[in-house]
Amino acid sequence: MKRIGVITDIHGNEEALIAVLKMLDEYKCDEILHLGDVVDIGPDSRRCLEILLDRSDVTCLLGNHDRDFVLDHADIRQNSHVPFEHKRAVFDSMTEDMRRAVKEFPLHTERICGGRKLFFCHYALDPQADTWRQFPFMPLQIHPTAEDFDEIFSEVEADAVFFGHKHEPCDIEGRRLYVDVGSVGCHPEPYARAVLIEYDDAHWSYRRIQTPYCAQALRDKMHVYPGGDALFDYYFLRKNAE
Ligand SMILES: [Mn+2]
Repeated sequence: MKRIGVITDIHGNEEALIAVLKMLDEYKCDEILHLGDVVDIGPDSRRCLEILLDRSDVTCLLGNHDRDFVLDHADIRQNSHVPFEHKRAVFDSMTEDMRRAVKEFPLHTERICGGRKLFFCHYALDPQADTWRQFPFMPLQIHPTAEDFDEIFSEVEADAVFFGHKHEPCDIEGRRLYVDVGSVGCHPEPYARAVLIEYDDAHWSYRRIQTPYCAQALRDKMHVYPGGDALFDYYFLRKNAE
């Protein structure tokens, strides 16, 4: 039996990242996939990037906030409530070596598990877009249905698609299975979340796992960070907003 730990949208939340990696290590995962958005929102983007880049068993995919970092787009407003001052501080805290490393993050990857093809990405990709010139992701579906996902993922040939971006988990059966993994820690509950895929040559399955982390430590750090209180309230406290 092999295991893949899938996480996404860590968004600079070091406490949640350390907790989720400890949990995945206890499950003895063969590899870990991070489906994008290592940076922004939380106070420890640089540390999160260092931790993930340091591990040979982690593959990082590109998220829209990671792309903003590569392009130094601090003032971008698209699909984001993150203020300019925050992004500027985050991007200035990181090195050119980190920017070069993030620029190499792929937009998608796939694995064959139990004879099925599993596809992983930050979100549905716009087939027309050139990653570094145009926004490469399809518009976010706020209340997605199976038909919505069938449409935006229509170019994907796979039995299941795993993605993030919206931060809220969902599992929807359309023409294939759609699994929004849900942000590790950028959500209102003090739990670090992951999806665990288990497979052998003939079968595969997945389940959601979680572990508590110290959200108070996160809140204390956010308080002294540029725009941190507003970001904490919007991204970590809001319930059922939009
Ligand atoms: Mn995103």
